[in-house]
Amino acid sequence: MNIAVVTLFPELVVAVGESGIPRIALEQGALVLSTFSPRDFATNRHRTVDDRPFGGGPGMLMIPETLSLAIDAAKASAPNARVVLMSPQGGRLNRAKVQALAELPALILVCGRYEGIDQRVVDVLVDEQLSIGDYVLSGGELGAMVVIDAIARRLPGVLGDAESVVQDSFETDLLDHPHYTRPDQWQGHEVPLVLRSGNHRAIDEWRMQQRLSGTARVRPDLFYEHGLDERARALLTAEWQHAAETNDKLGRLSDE
Ligand code: 9D3
Repeated sequence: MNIAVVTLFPELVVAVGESGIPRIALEQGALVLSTFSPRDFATNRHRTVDDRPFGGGPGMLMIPETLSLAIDAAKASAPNARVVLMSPQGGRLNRAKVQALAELPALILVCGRYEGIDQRVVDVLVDEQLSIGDYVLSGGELGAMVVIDAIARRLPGVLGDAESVVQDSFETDLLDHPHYTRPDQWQGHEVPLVLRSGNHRAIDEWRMQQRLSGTARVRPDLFYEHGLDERARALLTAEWQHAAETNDKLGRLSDE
């Protein structure tokens, strides 16, 4: 996949390709990353890329000419690319959107700075706006880096089979279970016995219980979306029985 990023801070965006899965994707050639800076298309003495907003108000906007020239250059390098503007006005990024983007042959990510960009550039050149969440960032670069990292993990051949993202939704729409490594005692805290039991059925059940109860506690939105199949129902019932028994024991202890 070819990703071109339009940004005033190319060194920020290039950094996402210097480690982890994105770096592997670049080395394999599964991902090609390039940057285009509006600054390189500025012609006046100060290389100006911003100007004051019509109608007044705080801050500056990216001017249409240098921004559009950078987008045009990105388009020339990737003729059929989808143009996505990173913006707080966009729809929120999620797994489905990452997957849809990862299936495209080419993508242009446009990063705004200052208070934003001239709306005519949005109207004429942008296919879609994308936000990474409801908080204010200083510009689109961190958003673009999030998108690139998330896409790289989904490109065919980048992750091994074991880590492969081709899992059913039951595997992916719950939170993960806790993980432990050696030593089995650390600062007085033990690794749960079941994980050292060698009983793989019991381990699978414990992990799924942890995922279900953890998701229910921390992300009720995901939990209700997920729904409960028969196995989940049985595991949760078993856990609640266990919790009730523990409660009873504690109750008896405190009665004594
Ligand atoms: C505080 C300024 N805001 C109200 C006047 C407008 C504003 C302009 C520019 C807010 C943020 C930004 C820069 N942000 C992005 O370019 C951005 C972003 C974000 O801020 N949050 C979540 N996702 C994204 S993607 C791009």
